Amino acid sequence: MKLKAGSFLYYLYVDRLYCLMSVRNTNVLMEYFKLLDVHNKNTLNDIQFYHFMHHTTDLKKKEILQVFDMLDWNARGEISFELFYMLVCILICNEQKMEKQFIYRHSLSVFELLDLDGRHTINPTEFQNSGFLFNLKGHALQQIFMDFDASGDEKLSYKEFQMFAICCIEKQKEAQRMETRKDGTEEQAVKHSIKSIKSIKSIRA
Ligand SMILES: [Ca+2]
Ligand SMILES: [Ca+2]
Repeated sequence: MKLKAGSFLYYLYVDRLYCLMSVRNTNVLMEYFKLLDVHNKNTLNDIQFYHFMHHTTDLKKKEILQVFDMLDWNARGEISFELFYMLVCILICNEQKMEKQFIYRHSLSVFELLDLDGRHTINPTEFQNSGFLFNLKGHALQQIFMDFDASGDEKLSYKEFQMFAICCIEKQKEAQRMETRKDGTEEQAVKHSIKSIKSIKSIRA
């Protein structure tokens, strides 16, 4: 799930630790929500939600309706600002490659979101069908499921899911360390090139 270019959500930020918006950004989002909520019900129905998601993300119609059902877990046909806020935080985290940090910080909310039938476990179909929310796809998803289903009952309990969340954050930290190392190597390479150019110039002089 990615943001479309030019979306207003590009101007919002989440903090890197808790993956939540500042009060100022939340107020801006609240004003935006009110604009979408043309019936002044403090909620969005499926049509309003569809148009928002279609305008803002790369999701297909089927996926958008699926996200609506995930958020509208009690089948009221509408979603509140709190859930809208959570979805926008996920979208921004995806954009900033912080989706794993979000899963770790909000593991219970994510678990409840993915547990579509509300039976307090996540089965392979639920996991497979909702992975796109966090850009988890295909074979990797299947492997994750098998790795963390410690009890082998083909369901992830919340405890098993928490282990997955912890592993997510470790992987993210490792990726960040690699990125920093890469930046450091590139910086060294640039410094080395500048040094070489300077020495060539001094030889020529
Ligand atoms: Ca379930
Ligand atoms: Ca299990």
